[in-house]
Amino acid sequence: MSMPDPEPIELYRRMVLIREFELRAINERKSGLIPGFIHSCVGQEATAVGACAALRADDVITSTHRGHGHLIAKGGEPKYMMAELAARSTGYCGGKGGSLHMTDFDLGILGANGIVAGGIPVAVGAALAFQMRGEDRVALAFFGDGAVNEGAFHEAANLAGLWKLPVIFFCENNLYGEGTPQHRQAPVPDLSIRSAGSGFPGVIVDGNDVLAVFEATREAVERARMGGGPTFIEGKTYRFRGHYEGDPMVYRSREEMAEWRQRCPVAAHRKWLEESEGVEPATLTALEAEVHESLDEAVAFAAASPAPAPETALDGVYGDTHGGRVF
Ligand SMILES: Cc1ncc(C[n+]2csc(CCOP(=O)(O)OP(=O)(O)O)c2C)c(N)n1
Ligand SMILES: [Mg+2]
Repeated sequence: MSMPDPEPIELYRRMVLIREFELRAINERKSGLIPGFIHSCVGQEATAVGACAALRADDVITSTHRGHGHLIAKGGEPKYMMAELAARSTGYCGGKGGSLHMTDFDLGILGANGIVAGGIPVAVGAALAFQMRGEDRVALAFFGDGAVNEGAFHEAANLAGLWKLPVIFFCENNLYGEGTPQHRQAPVPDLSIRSAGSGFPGVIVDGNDVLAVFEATREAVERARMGGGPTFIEGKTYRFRGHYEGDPMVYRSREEMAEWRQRCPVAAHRKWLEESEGVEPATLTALEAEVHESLDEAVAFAAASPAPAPETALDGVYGDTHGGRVF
């Protein structure tokens, strides 16, 4: 059965939640609550939300170092995420994993991943399991343009194509891998053509248009569920902030950044809701206020939570406590 259209306002709420979560996390890093790196997905909210809206609750995703948006879009709970970023025992990994390892098996979130392309074979493995068990579930791997140049991508794509596995390869092409622009890391501007060598289709979508991302993913998911095999979806997008917080960004121009800011996916969807759906601006402002409030609570929850106890240092290292929150 085809995935029903998502509520357009719900898509907006999720994008605002991701945007504001990221901005709050960045602030709390400055305030000292959050140690370590943050690779924010500000500017890339539509790929996460549009793609996950086309998935069922029992479908699974794998994510990347830029994964907060993917987790929220798949149902991740901001307060457990904030607590994890703050290295508190109430976080998704008990405060010991941080940004790059958040996982919630119950929600089908098989993990963020610090290894570029590392999540792709994991998604293909999950898809193989679904096929072997005769389940009509699908797996979707999020990854960046840089990951497409990794062997892990090609090896996983080859087997997925050969065995017609129910997996979606979702590339968020934000034009840079760290500070290296697209044209200096790959000989082709459209990475979706890489799927041809593994015998499955590749499509390009405006990654800043949440409805377009949803439609493209819905089509790919339907095909996968019916045994039609994988699809490579390339969402053309842009990260508004640095590769990591603190990145001096000397590798790109102010003009380029300003141009992409004009194409903000959150503002674009808000405009569409107002102009095409007749949603009152006051409704959207109220929704934004609710999101802010929920994030106040998430930060307070994180700040009030204790650090993990030293005697729990080895919990979750071995297979006995895997699978989401470990407390
Ligand atoms: C296998 C591996 N190589 C290198 C790195 C260092 N590294 C972290 S993020 C990154 C860039 C990834 O670019 P892309 O896949 O386009 O994702 P984006 O950061 O643009 O979202 C690199 C090279 C790593 N984490 N893993
Ligand atoms: Mg990139």
